[in-house]
Amino acid sequence: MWWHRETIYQIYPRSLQDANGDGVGDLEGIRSRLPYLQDLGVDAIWLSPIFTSPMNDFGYDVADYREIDPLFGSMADFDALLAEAHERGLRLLLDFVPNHTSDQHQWFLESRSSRENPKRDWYIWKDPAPDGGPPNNWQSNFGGSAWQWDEATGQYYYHAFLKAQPDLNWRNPDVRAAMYDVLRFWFGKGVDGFRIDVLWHLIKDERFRDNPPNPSYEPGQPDINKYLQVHSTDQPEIHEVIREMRAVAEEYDDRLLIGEIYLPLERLMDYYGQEGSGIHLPFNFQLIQCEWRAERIASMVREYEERLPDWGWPNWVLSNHDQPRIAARAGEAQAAVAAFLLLTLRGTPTIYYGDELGLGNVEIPPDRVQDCWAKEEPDASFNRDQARTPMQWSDAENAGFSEAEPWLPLSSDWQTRNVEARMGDEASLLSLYKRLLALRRAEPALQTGAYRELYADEPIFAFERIGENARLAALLNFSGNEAQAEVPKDCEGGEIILSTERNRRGPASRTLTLAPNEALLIRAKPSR
Ligand code: ISL
Repeated sequence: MWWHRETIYQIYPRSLQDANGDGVGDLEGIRSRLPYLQDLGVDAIWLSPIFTSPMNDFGYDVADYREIDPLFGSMADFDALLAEAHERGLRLLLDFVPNHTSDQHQWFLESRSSRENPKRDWYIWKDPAPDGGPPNNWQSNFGGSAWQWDEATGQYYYHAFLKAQPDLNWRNPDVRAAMYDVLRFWFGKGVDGFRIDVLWHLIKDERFRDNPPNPSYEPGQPDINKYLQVHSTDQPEIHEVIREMRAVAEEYDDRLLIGEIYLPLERLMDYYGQEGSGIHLPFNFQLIQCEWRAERIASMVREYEERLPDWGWPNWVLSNHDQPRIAARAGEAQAAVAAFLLLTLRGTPTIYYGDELGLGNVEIPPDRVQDCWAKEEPDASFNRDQARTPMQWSDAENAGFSEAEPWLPLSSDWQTRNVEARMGDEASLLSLYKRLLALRRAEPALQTGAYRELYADEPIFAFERIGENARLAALLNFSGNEAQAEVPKDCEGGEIILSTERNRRGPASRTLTLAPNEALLIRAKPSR
């Protein structure tokens, strides 16, 4: 499978490159940056949604699954992007948003038009509770009740996110058939796979029972944390839907399905399903959620590796468009260690655009807030805009992102934190990403070799990747201080093939003094 060897790069389409001068990124912009992605050394790009949408949730509210939103371009632009990506040896993954549509989708307009409409049951409509209130206590992920009253037809509809994002009824076979045809439409064009939005949400409890209170909820947390989502998400019947989606993917060669699933590891693993019928890659967000300390990370990796089913291929993610960026979470100095970890652990890495520049969470002035969640719950500690700011290409006006004022501000240091400046700097994080990606491409041990933990002894985490003809030991210093690291016996005298410290060279001694925030890789001498 290609994703066992390759690296994915996530693009937030509004923010990679604007080609038409409206301050928002677009498909032509992305196409113009394919040479950069090729040179960086990634293999597949995943685009967050580009379909027709009123953009209440920036494309995660789809009004037509088979059209490109004019903000991003035309179908001709899409076809050109796909063709050129493939010519350049890059794969293209799209974002499938099956849990909900926009309230402007034709299906929902029909569904809400009357109780008798044939599409009524395509969404989730319920009578009020006996007191006239919402049918149950389920909360919207963006705050408040997840039920919206519809005066005209006298029922509530369910929306796990914005009220402008009504949930589809995945228990209805016609909904399933229509959505599988959407997959076929894009697969037929040659799209290499999909990242599937909130996959664990699709099926809800058949009886719509109240969720139990969350004992660790504290006032001030988002509303969604008030209850444990035991009845509103992660229902057993989701696995039947996944089997069907996988069967659609299997109608074509070599297509990848990735599921966005925020669940604890023991629940996540179920999404691998049975061999040949589950999701290829249930997204693994452990590096986003884990405390950034050597021992915590090591035991998390151990648990993840242990729980994987035999046929389950691992994957790793450091950041995405919903979460604080890695450079903000772990600190800028640790961003290099994080990159090293992402690209040397066993499993498909997904890089989030801009992380290769060490972009942090960009400060958003109150009058420039765009994120619908931040608008619904202004007190929440994190505004997703902070991780969605424009890519910084050069020190030209607007960082070379656009001729117009960008839709979100640039980081304050954009004149030096940009691709052009960092590309020419051998000591930059960007250069490290390039070296890591080149090494990963050249080393089968890093792609498909086994993983073995060596030790975790604060602040050092050490592990090995074992291929047929090579053995590589990674030593990572999770602190901002120098630290002594023990080198495994059979790596003594082995060559240090890559380090975050550019001048580090030569054979490894029995113990190594790692520089602050240093990570390195030693190639064991071939055993006779
Ligand atoms: O559960 C979460 C994390 O613990 C929430 O952050 C949420 O479920 C998650 O962010 C879902 O994200 C996806 O669906 C949303 C959209 O706004 C996000 O951008 C998308 O990635 C609704 O489509």
